[in-house]
Amino acid sequence: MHSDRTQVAIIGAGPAGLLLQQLLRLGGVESVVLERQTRAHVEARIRAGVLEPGTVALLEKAGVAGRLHREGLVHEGVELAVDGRRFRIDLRELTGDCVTVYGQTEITHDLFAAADAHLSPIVYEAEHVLLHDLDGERPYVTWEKHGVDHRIDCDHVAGCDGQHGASRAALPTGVTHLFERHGSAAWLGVLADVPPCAPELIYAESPRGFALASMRSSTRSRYYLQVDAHDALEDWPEARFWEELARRLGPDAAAHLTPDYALERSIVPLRSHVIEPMQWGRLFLAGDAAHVVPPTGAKGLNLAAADVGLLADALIAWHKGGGASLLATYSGRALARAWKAVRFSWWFTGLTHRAAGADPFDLQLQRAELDQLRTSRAAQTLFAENYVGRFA
Ligand code: RFL
Ligand code: PHB
Repeated sequence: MHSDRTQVAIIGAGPAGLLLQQLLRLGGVESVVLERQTRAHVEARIRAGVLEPGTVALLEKAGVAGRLHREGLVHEGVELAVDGRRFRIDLRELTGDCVTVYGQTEITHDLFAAADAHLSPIVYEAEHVLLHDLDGERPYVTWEKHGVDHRIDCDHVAGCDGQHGASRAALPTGVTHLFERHGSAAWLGVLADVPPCAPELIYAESPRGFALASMRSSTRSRYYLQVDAHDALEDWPEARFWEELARRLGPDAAAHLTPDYALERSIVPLRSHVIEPMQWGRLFLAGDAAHVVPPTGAKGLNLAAADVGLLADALIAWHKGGGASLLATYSGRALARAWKAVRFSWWFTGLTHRAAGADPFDLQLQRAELDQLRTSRAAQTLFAENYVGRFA
């Protein structure tokens, strides 16, 4: 058994874990990240793409925003399409803020570069990670790598290992409550090296279901279609995907679509959960380990970053002798934000998707609400505040 000691053991090298490690380092707190996968696997994952200003500010604070500012696309507005008719919500005018389009893959790459530059310890291929003695003052974590057992003692454990991780599994029954919601649909996502069909994102509601036109750069597009929760990738050959996308986005956007082969295709179910509280003893959950939101509105990664900003400050305060009050209130403060993002994500999903059991009355209500969003400045302001992450 190899043994070691650190101040904070971080489980998971997703954006939450990697960002926490850099923020702790800047605050003078030592940490070790334990990741189940290889580095190449983590770097190859294609996920979120829209950053709130608060997330950008946190990446700046962590010293990893240089490339983001050079290559990220600042979007001052976002479009909605209702049965092919588009209207724009001016985020800048309504809130004074913008969002930045920059892929999660790029953020992960920048965070790994920072970890390399500062020799921040990350263990890859850590199998059978187990968390121990979380309700005492001397927690520790064990794992196995290439057949050798390891142990690290620490003061705190940060559970940043996503929805299927070891941290959630370490919570004894009865100490937390799980809130869950499953949707009846899924998103089929396609990444392709073609120019975006419009300068800003288009969230499209149509009788055939939802579609989203997003992007990663001026030469790389990210498109999504609402599909049945039981659909498989084989049900969606490329020609069918592009044809359906064109129909749902409407003729204006379709005229600028350039179908090409997909670099990546995936299906993500629309579902979410929240764990309350986000703490048990010396274990603090952050990001997808604590809450998963449906992707409409792009809140998942932004919530992970917001958690980590709070948790880093609280851990730094404790380790620098500033007391436990920030740690004690971490869960409540993080959940207050998380629930607002969960609410917005489900509301926006309901507004733009075709629900399986919707009757004609439901559809009229949906149309009325979309029309109000198109015409009411007050409705647009509330939307814009949620979209840029101004939840306070
Ligand atoms: P992550 O990114 O899931 O990272 C967790 C890390 O923990 C590792 N891990 C373990 N390590 C050690 N031991 C174990 N037992 C472990 N179990 C897991 C994993 O390998 C991984 O490296 O969580 P984090 O850091 O909290 O970040 C959250 C975001 O990644 C997430 O909210 C978003 O990506 C969600 N999401 C999307 N959000 C958006 O805002 N827009 C999107 O378009 C979008 N697309 C997506 C998504 C999530 C997806 N998943 C999880 C299936 C598309 C997909 C496919
Ligand atoms: C994306 O570009 O992957 C994306 C953008 C907006 C969303 C969800 C995903 O609401």
